[in-house]
Amino acid sequence: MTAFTNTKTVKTTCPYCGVGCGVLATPRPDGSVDIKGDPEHPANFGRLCSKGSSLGETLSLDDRILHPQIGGKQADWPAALDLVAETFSKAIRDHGPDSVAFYVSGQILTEDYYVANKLMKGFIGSANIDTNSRLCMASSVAGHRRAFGSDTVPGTYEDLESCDLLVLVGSNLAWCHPVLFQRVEAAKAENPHMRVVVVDPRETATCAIADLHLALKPDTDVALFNGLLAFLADTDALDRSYIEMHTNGFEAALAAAGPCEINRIADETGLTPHDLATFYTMVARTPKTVTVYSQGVNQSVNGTDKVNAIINTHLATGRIGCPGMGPFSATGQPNAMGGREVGGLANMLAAHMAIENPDHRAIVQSFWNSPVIAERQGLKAVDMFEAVGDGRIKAIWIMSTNPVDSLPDADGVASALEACPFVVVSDVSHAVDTVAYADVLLPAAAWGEKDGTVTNSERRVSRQTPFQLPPGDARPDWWQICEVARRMGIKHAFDYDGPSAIFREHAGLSGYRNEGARDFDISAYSDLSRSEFDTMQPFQWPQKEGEGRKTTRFFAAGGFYTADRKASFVAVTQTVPAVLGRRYPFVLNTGRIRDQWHTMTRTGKTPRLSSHIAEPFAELHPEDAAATGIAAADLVEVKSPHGSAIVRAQVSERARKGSVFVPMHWTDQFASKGRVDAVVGSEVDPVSGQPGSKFTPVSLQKLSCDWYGFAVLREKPADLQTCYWALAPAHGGWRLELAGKSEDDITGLVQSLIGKDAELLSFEDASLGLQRVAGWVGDTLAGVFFFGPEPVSVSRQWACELLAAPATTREDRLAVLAGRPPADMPDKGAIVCSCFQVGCHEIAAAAEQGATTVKAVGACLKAGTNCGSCRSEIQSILDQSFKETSDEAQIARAG
Ligand SMILES: Nc1nc2c(c(=O)[nH]1)N[C@H]1C(S)=C(S)[C@@H](COP(=O)(O)OP(=O)(O)OC[C@H]3O[C@@H](n4cnc5c(=O)[nH]c(N)nc54)[C@H](O)[C@@H]3O)O[C@H]1N2
Ligand SMILES: Nc1nc2c(c(=O)[nH]1)N[C@H]1C(S)=C(S)[C@@H](COP(=O)(O)OP(=O)(O)OC[C@H]3O[C@@H](n4cnc5c(=O)[nH]c(N)nc54)[C@H](O)[C@@H]3O)O[C@H]1N2
Ligand code: SF4
Ligand SMILES: [Mo]
Repeated sequence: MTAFTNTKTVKTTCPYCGVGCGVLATPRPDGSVDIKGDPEHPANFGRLCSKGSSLGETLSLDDRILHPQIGGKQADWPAALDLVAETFSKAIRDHGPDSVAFYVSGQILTEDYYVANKLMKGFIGSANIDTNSRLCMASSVAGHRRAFGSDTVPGTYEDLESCDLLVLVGSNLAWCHPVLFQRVEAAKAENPHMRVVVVDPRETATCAIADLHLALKPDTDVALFNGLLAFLADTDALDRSYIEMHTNGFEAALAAAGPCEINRIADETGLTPHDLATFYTMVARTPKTVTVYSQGVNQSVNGTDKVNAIINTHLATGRIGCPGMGPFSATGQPNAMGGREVGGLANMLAAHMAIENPDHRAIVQSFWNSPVIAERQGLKAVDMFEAVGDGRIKAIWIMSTNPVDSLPDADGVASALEACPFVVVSDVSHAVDTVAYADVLLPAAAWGEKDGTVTNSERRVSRQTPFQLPPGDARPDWWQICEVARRMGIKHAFDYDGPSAIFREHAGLSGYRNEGARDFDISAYSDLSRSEFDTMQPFQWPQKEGEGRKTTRFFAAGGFYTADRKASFVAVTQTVPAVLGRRYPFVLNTGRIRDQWHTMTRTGKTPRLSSHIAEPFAELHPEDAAATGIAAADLVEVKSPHGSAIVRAQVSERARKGSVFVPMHWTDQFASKGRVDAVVGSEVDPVSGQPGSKFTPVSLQKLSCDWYGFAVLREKPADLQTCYWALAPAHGGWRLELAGKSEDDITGLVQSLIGKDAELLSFEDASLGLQRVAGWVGDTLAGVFFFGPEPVSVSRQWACELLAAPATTREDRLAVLAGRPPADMPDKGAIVCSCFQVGCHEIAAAAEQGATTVKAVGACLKAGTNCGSCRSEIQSILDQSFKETSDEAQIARAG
């Protein structure tokens, strides 16, 4: 960490989710950075979630890539850039423009994205640029374009607050868009009429505010919303004049939806007729309805149809573009929207123009003054890596994404990169699985060093502003691309003096020959000076040159971006979800947890965020657990024809029977075999090309080991060889879960974990078969290791806190070996509130002592009073303890 001389507070934007919260970052003279929510930012009004508020803890340089590398050896920038430019140019000369590819990310800034897309589509002349947004937003993009003629999100965050009915489909808003969730939570507390419905196969933290949870069968959303469309028609809830004036295709969509036969729909969706009728009636009676959708919708082989089935119901009721009404796609990454605006997908052109439209191609080529323009779609992510694997792609540049962990059939992706003649990776961290495949590794500037813009889910463009210099030789992504373009012999088109110049050009293109024909227009910013760029306030598009700020919702009075300006209903039908066979009888569902971001390259660095959930897990239903002989805390192998992962069993009624949920986050950096995408299949939606990451048939099998262990260690362990391990940072050290076979050399393992120089003390609890070994160097605990023939039930939280306590006396040391907290220091249980490190047992105890609300728990324990990300879990613990109390009361009464 470098000391700061300039400690001015900088206004910037959080680099994690698509809520796009404003952040105030203040570097401190000691090298730390103070992080606060920006009270003036219209996305968060000062709030930050657990991830955002921990940003200051992720800035350490220990894993940073500081210099370019060629073939694993340090190189200088000119050598690395020359090699990239020469190799790409040669492949293009020898094999044509389609022999090269860029695979980029919704986590680069708009300016980075703009130049990457310009280079590939306008100067190389291929559309082989795709992005991790293919895994994320592609079905929403395709659904929007089918319905609206453009990729437009019609509404704003305020609509989620001002509606009377919020339907959350395939969205775990509480964990994935926490600040937006908090805004909804506050609005619901204010508005007693507001209702929330959650449509998700499993019971998530978001259900804490749900009036109705529809735990539907996986991938049956089309049947659910087709039924709703038919119900709206049957109950006279349609807006006939909106349908007439502003849409086409209603009758065909209604016919495709079929009759509203509640029993049939109940059968298809696995919901009860009563719940279906309740939901349909709620929607029919509530004009101010907003439907939010996210990955449970997009990441599906019928994701685009799901999007259109939802949009159909809004068009049919004219509930779109008005305050408190509309379909709303919650975008995942901080700049998923910016990437769509610059046309970073292989099937798009810049500024929301269409690659298949010759007029659009002419507009873009003329504006860029470019020698060529890509004439047809390029390879979409899954196809792109297939082409890498079979040799069609000779050179690929991967920027700000970790495909070896995040693409489906991830082992196949790794083999493809292994086989590829030339792989360039731009990243910030060495602790990234994809980095191992780089022929050329380029050090990128990270958050806090980068300069440019991002667009959030409600079309709001905000600045990411640097508050420190990039370390070592790290340089921004836009600079890397422009340098390579120049070295490929392209004159002038990439001569920018900084991000503000790129942003100006991007804004200029959005208005160029637009005349209201295209939704994306920010031409008001096309002559912004550098200093104006630096002080630019967050704004929502459109912002057309010469027009003042207008309302920023779309489509209340039609005006769609189709030839006749009318929206299209899309006739969609429910496809039959994949059949589960005898060998793979469970549906693998994957997604996110509250405190980790994607492949953990940043959030995985902080003990605070790792204290919530420290190990990869499989959440499964008690009946499935019983049927497969798996108990809570067992290790489970989750297997498909593509590959397997080993994770910890979490048995819960919240799971849907027949489904198993595994988080997407764990990589080879943090676990022996936690990469769930090695298991996920690569079937894609035929329209959007987005993989169905929420539905892979799998088998579950208990992994029997001879011993199981848990260790708390001062030093990071290296080269772990046991058949299972999972590592996470703890305050002052590391925590490690282990399991192995009888032939393992435990003595050697203890030495390597705790250190040869430590003074060891050991104890065997014969009654439990539990062994405990601890070691000290001076008064400092070097490590403690608990192991036995069964998964060890030592309190993890208590054990982690031992790292902070000096042990001077023999009693102190024996207390460590006791394996449990002393009676005067009760076990906190698993951490729920990561800000104040409050555990579930503490919350349950507070509930027993009369804290009946989340607020009351906050008043006595502080839990939930800082970032608020844990409030829905606190609510669940309260619900659970009231349920237990009332069950007990009932039993007592019955007795
Ligand atoms: N903490 C955290 N927040 C994040 C991220 C992160 O990594 N960590 N990533 C960000 C990104 S890039 C994204 S894209 C968003 C994703 O945000 P979300 O989409 O909210 O998150 P997921 O957990 O991927 O999936 C949402 C839910 O879809 C459900 N689901 C599965 N199958 C179906 C189905 O067939 N129908 C329905 N209706 N639901 C289904 C899953 O059970 C899951 O609860 O989160 C963003 N925010
Ligand atoms: N099974 C399953 N798989 C999924 C999903 C799922 O729900 N289930 N979700 C999918 C979705 S929605 C998404 S968005 C993807 C996300 O998947 P990825 O994009 O692969 O995940 P990240 O960990 O965010 O990877 C970002 C990488 O960029 C690096 N980085 C950070 N900042 C910068 C920068 O400024 N410049 C450069 N050059 N590098 C930087 C980070 O160190 C990291 O290696 O995963 C997808 N995969
Ligand atoms: S909700 Fe959290 S992760 Fe998302 S932008 Fe805001 S602070 Fe960042
Ligand atoms: Mo995403």
